[in-house]
Amino acid sequence: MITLALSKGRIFEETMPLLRAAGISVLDDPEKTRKLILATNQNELRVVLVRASDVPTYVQYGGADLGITGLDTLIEHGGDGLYQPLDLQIAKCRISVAVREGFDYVAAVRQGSRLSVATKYVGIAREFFATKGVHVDLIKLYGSMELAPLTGLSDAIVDLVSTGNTLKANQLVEVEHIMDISSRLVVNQASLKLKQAPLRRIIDAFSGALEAA
Ligand code: PRT
Ligand code: MG
Repeated sequence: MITLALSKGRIFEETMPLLRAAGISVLDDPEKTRKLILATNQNELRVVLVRASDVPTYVQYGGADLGITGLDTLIEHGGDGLYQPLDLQIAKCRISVAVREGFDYVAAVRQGSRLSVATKYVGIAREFFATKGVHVDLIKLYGSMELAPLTGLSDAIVDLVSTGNTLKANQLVEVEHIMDISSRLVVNQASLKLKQAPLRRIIDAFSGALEAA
């Protein structure tokens, strides 16, 4: 049996066309069922539904043989024990620094002020500001980062941006583009040795679906 870890929402939805192109269909709708283990039309393949941020952990420790995770989550996790064969080019966005409209970020950086930065992406933020030579106090949050500058919790946030509508709706502006993000296929390294043939088939199927897209 091969176990594929996916998170509900955009990653699940954007993975479905790739699976379909590979002749794989998931037999339940994750938005309708309470099941966490979903069968597919392939006897050898099942899907497990986990939190987006838990996908790399499931795959690292063999709770799943492979999974699909955003590069943001993968970088924060560190990638230990994970083979990363494919950029699936789905769930694309960017990771950016944003501040409240009217906050002079450029001047704050120029003056060497200490910036407080709220984020779920502490590793990415630390690395980015260290490279830039900006002193920051990082505040770890688990969601709704946009609220932090509005309430005075922080000067800035590091968060994912796609259309930019969420920033706009909260009077925030993007001041730095840190990196582009897309979702990656990750594979447990031990599984790749022990279940080489079926895993190769699935990796090749994803890769074929990508070429056809
Ligand atoms: O459950 P958990 O909290 O662990 O994860 P999650 O809620 O982050 O999961 P999910 O499904 O929302 O995101 C999974 C992955 O999708 C992320 O890790 C990214 O790689 C990718 N992705 C792509 C995005 C977005 N686009 C995105 N726009 N993830 C989140 N957003 C959010 C963003 O955080 C912000 O709040 O959407 C808002 C901005 O969108 P715009 O279009 O208004 O700019
Ligand atoms: Mg989310």
